[in-house]
Amino acid sequence: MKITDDPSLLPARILSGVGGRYTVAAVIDGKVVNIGNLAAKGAFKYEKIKLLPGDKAFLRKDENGYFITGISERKNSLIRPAVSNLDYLYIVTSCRSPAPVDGFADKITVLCEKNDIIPVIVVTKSELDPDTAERIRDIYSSCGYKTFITSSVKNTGITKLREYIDNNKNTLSAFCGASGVGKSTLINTLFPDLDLTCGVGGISERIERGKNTTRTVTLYEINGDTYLADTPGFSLLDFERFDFCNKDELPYLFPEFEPYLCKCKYTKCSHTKEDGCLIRSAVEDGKIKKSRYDSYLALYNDIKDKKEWNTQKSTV
Ligand SMILES: Nc1nc2c(ncn2[C@@H]2O[C@H](COP(=O)(O)OP(=O)(O)OP(=O)(O)O)[C@@H](O)[C@H]2O)c(=O)[nH]1
Ligand SMILES: [Mg+2]
Ligand SMILES: [Zn+2]
Repeated sequence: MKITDDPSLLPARILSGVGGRYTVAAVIDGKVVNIGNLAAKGAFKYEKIKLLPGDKAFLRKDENGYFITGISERKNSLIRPAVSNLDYLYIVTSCRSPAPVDGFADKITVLCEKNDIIPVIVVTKSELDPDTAERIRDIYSSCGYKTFITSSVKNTGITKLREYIDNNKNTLSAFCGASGVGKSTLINTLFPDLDLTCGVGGISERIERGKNTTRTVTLYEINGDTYLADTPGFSLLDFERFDFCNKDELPYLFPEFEPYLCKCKYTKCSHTKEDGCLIRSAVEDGKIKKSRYDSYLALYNDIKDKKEWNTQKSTV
């Protein structure tokens, strides 16, 4: 019998996990309840399966209470942020304090495209630099991505974003981005009842980075089977490994390239330097944003070099 069909097991959703202990949400007597401090059966460790917030788990009860005995097959799972079964990923970028980092959001949109996750761009702290906020919106809306400009301080853009989230019922979403961009503050502004811990006193001046206020991924149930995760901030440095797609696949993970693909002069065009490349012309004509193309080139070179290195290694 498949685990999903075993009526003696209680289905649950993993909300968070720290040190091998998990908090899950389950429906008991028609009510959603959170059950904390659960262990998982040893076989997960043996099989080197790391349980993640977002996992659909199955609980068994013994004399010590509930424990996690299995999980459903995942739709996707990310290392950073460490969440599984994502439908939407809100890429949160502040227009200032901290300033946006070139290429960071683009890496995440590519990650989303590869993993069947819908990326949504959310600009925060817009009252500090409205021009930069508009510039970011212009870039990502031209790629077909939904983009929101918000300020938790001025309470602007909040209603529209809340409407969008409310319309995506029965989904699992996460807010991700650098530390200090205002993810937790924004979730609190959107859903005041949640009362998450946020940073105070702005970014740390010495290293121009946030303070890593949020330490673990936590899913919050916002409406029936709809979940939203707050995640710890991370940086490009944490995100160095980028070998989940190959260089031939990369152009297909930039949706704005789509109208031009397979039409370049050379069938094997890498869109990096060839003559008669329609992607390069589209960048020159302003139809593809230069910053996005620069990210493409950076990722292409990254993947290409890694492949060569891997090949060398395997032939030794
Ligand atoms: N000016 C301004 N500051 C804001 C806004 N939203 C949040 N902040 C401030 O930004 C700082 C960081 O906010 P957090 O919500 O803790 O940021 P975070 O992205 O959750 O950070 P980590 O948990 O470290 O990843 C806090 O000092 C907030 O008060 C905003 O709209 N405008
Ligand atoms: Mg936070
Ligand atoms: Zn080309």
